Amino acid sequence: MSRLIVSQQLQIMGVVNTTPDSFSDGGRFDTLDKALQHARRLIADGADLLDIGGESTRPGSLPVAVDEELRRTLPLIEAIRAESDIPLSIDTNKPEVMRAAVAAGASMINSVWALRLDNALEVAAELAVPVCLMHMQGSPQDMQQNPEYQDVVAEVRDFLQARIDAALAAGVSRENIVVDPGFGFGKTIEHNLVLLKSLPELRELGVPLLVGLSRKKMIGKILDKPVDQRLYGSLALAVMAAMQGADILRVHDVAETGDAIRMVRALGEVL
Ligand code: 7PJ
Repeated sequence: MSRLIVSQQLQIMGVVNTTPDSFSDGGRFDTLDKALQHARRLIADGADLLDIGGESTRPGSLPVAVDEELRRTLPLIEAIRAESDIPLSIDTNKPEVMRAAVAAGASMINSVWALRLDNALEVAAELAVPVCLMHMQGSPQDMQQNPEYQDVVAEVRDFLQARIDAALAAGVSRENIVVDPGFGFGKTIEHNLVLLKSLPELRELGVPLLVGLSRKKMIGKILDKPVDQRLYGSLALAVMAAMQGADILRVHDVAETGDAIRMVRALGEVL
């Protein structure tokens, strides 16, 4: 592994999902209440920011209509805003959702499509908030069918550079751009591991790096463990990402990751 790089601004982004099936029919208030309680817990556990998502992007998942995505996310953003100043990121690809979420108090856009949907770049530029541009090969429906690269690091880096250029051309300011290699989004286990090892190369893009590895399938496959038993595997990867220069870690287990990251930070300070 290459030399240790610990970002001065290393931050923990806690994931708040509003997408479970319980959203259908009468479960809506119940689920909003649960999501709010979960957000409170992540804030108490020390999250630096929260990522609010209303559309699943898991392999095989299908798109959600704008109305449904708004119904899932807006009340939650408003409810968190009413009691906390924690920065909120909206995990969406739809310009309408970006606009409404920012009006309701979100201050970052997390786009797994790297703002490739119609009008997304323009709206992100107009909203003038930080945007995360993520790499994905294919679409959530088909991305894990047969991911292939000649050189995964070069291809991800070139894609992210092209999206940075497109964002700048649309009027997004450089200080508002964050990039993400998109672990698990059209990648085999080996692609993911090579990318993790090569994070320092992606840092050369000159913008902050966001990394999401928490509870992902690669951990499940390597350890042969279901999603509720991937905490230790997730912590190992979070530590590695932190030691390779990640700036923002997108995680489900905020308190536990916080402890692990404080140890890495302490190490970073003596170098
Ligand atoms: C990511 C994400 C990620 C960014 C998801 C999951 C799947 N956004 N949204 N990066 N993953 N930026 O959490 O397992 O890795 S959803």
